[in-house]
Amino acid sequence: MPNKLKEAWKAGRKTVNGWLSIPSAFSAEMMAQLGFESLTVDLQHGVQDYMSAVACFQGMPALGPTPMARLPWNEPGIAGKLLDAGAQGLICPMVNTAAQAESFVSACRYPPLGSRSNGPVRAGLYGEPGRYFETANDDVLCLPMIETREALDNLDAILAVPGVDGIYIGPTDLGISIGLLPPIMEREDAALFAIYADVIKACRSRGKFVGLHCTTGAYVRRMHEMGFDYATLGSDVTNMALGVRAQMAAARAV
Ligand code: 3PY
Ligand code: MG
Repeated sequence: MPNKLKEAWKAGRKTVNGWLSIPSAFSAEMMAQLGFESLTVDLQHGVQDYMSAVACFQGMPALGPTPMARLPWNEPGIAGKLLDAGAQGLICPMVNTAAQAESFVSACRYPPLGSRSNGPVRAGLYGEPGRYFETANDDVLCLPMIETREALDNLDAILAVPGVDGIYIGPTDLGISIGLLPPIMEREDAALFAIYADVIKACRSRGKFVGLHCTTGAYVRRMHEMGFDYATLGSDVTNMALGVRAQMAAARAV
């Protein structure tokens, strides 16, 4: 099935990604109604495992947001299982070198482009019956995370790896790596914005997509204006906390 997210980015449309840390099909179903172009099940830091990720995918309507996942680590076994379960894009944490990017891409692409094993047990339910193998190499998004100084130093080599569709910035790990402490998702440092501008330029010049993790709508909007193609609007957990905190403050106000 053509990846609607990839089509949106190609057409120059900015998208907002939702982040699923809660292991619940119902929570995913709820998030799918809220206007996101994609939803990412987070198996790295979210309270998610393979079975809860499958349940979250099942909670997303077929014509709703593009289902994606963040891997717990750069490991081909879980990458293949998540793609087989229906993820149409994978975000891989801590990709610091071209060799690590090659290994990630290889796990996501069928031969001859990679080494993914055939068996799209649930992914095959999407799109035209029987055509998954033909279309998957084009449709699946491979998005390595740039979140260390080493990754920044190797950015051109990582972007040059065939099959890398774009990158995703993890602002807190990146901050830790370059000495911006404590880890804060939405920083205002000029030095960090200069890094973001360089990363956006490098991605543009190679025709790659670029996104980052944010917490609030206002910051997402600014990052879109800065040139990011996609940005994540907090997670189900952070948004629940923000919403309840605001309502609790209103309830307790005297
Ligand atoms: C980071 O901030 O390091 C992230 O990985 C965000 O998801
Ligand atoms: Mg990170």
